[in-house]
Amino acid sequence: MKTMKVGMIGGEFMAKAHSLAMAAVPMFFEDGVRLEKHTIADIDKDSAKGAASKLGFSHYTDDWKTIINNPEIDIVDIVTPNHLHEEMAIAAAEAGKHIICEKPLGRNAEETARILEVVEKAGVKHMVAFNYRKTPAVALAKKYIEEGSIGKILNFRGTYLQDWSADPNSPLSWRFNKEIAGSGTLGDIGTHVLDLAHYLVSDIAEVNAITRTWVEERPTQDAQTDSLGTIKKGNINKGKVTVDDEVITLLKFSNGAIGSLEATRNAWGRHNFLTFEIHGEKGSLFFNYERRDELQVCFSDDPDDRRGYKTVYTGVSHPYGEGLWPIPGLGIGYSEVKIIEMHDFLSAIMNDKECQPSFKEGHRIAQVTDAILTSAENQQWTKTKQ
Ligand code: NAI
Ligand code: SOE
Repeated sequence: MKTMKVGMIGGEFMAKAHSLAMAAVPMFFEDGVRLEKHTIADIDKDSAKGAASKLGFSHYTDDWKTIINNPEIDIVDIVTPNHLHEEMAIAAAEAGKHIICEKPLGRNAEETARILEVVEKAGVKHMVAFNYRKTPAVALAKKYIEEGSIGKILNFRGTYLQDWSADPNSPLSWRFNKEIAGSGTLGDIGTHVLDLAHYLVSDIAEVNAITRTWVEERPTQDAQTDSLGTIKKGNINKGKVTVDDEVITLLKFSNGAIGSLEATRNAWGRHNFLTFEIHGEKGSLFFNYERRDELQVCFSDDPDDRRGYKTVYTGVSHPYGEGLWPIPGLGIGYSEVKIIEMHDFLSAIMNDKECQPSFKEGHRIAQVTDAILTSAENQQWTKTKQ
């Protein structure tokens, strides 16, 4: 059994999800490797110390370069806000570390192109954390498509609807700042759906989009805090929102299929409503992350009087089922999805395979998001640049 040492940069929301996955992955999957949580970096010593103690790292630092410069560290896990990904990923690759980086890979395709060039030159493994494709029901949808069960794909309809910032009094998270986030709802959650579209259907060739910013100012937060909108104790002082709250775009795929994406964080009643429906010549598939154990399938060759959507409940016989729980009804959660993601990352390292999705997909999705923003600005169909 090999041991690999991990340095994590960032100590909050995604740090918790990734640390949990690192601890749990050997309990679910046999990858021939154990991860040692070596060092965690955060913005100051107190935050880093607190994160190390809570998440199980032996060392902490307020200087992320300590991780890069430590030759003992094999893997760098980047879970900081988006504007920091480029510098951190490039430094990690140049130091020969394997990298898992949260999405979006960068704020735009210029950044992601630079990252991709360096990781490819360095020959390290790289994964971008578009985790929703790791949901067993989504992997099952991929299997149906690859087996030809729904035939040629005609249409993909994806949504990602949330309401954590629907209240104008929910605070000004870094996610509302273009300098930090790159874009708003589009980069934050729209990219997850674009990744699913790219994975399940094909590359996206052209887009025609509308974006809107519904809440132009929000209460600022105290230094060092970043609460997502459900906590409403922001200041009276308000700061400007400089990104999109909502995006709607038409999609033309390079294989001839057409489709759409709607993403918003202003949809009261929708919390993590990530859905897709795919229509093919021989059937349809429907998935809703809020019911993530289920994939709905409908086949044209069922008899007329029996045809309709049926629900396949994922379990041991489905993708990743061998490692998960022995009874379907026990359920898949966000943690399981992150455990599967970590398993795929480690398995790619141990078997010297390309990670799926890698920074290549991270870069391609950034090219698509850039095209969506350009299309919204110019109000016209826009090709996604390769
Ligand atoms: P967060 O705001 O909860 O945590 C960010 C952490 O980075 C904080 O601990 C902060 O102090 C730290 N940090 C900031 N600057 C730093 C620096 N210079 N050095 C070291 N640490 C620094 O953010 P969250 O929600 O964890 O997001 C992080 C990334 O994960 C983002 O790219 C976001 O888009 C992505 N994300 C992905 C999710 C998914 O489902 N795949 C879910 C939530 C976030
Ligand atoms: C907030 O919109 C957020 O945490 C995103 O940043 C994640 O990528 C998404 O998975 C859940 O919602």
